[in-house]
Amino acid sequence: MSRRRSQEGDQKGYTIIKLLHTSDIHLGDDIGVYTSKWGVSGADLKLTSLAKVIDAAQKEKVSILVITGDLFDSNRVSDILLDETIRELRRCRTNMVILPGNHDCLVPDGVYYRAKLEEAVPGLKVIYNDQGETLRFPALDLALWGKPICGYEADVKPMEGLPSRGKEKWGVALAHGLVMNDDYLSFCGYQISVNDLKASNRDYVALGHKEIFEVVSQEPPACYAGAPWRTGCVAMVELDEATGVRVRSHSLA
Ligand SMILES: [Mn+2]
Repeated sequence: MSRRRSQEGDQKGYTIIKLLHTSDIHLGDDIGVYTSKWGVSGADLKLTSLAKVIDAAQKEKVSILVITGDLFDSNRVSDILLDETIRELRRCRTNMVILPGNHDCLVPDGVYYRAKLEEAVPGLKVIYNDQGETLRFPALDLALWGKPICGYEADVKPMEGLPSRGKEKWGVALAHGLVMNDDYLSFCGYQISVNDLKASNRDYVALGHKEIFEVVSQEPPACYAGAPWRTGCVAMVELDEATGVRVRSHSLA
């Protein structure tokens, strides 16, 4: 549910937190089916889309950027690509959180242990705890929970183990998986039920795994940001102390 409060006496000075949400960039995937308005395709398109996302985060002065899985197409991406990725991420002067997905899952020899992104990029947090982890941002009065995918076994529930929300004004959950409209079906991996969303008691659920932009729930607001190289957009989420939560697609230049 959107958090609403009276605007009485609060017309001035209330805060709006801008959260930029993207996912499924699949860096290192060189399949060139999609040619964008940016005039590039294949692996170049994926890296260009990351650059566009960082540009948007800077231009829109967002408070936090979240990437909900599959930033990398695989755990075998090259060291050259890792250097290029770090160079892009370092341009971003805001809080950043990366949730590992199924393509870039947290395995011992995987990309996140190899890249050590947090050491290379100020302000960046990667969610490593296989049980799920809450990151707190006191300056934003925001708590953000996510559970990484930690292996190639698809029989995991990305929102299982979500704790009660904390005392922060804003609570956001990150999850990489497939929202199922009905009960769990046995053949689909990474399942998120509609009830997982409803029971989350969060202000926003930032989803990844689908490459299209799709708002899948209003209460709570839950959205797939989609792959930016495919959609040309990211999800821009405003946590507005006065009027609640707004989610919209934001076109990348
Ligand atoms: Mn995925």
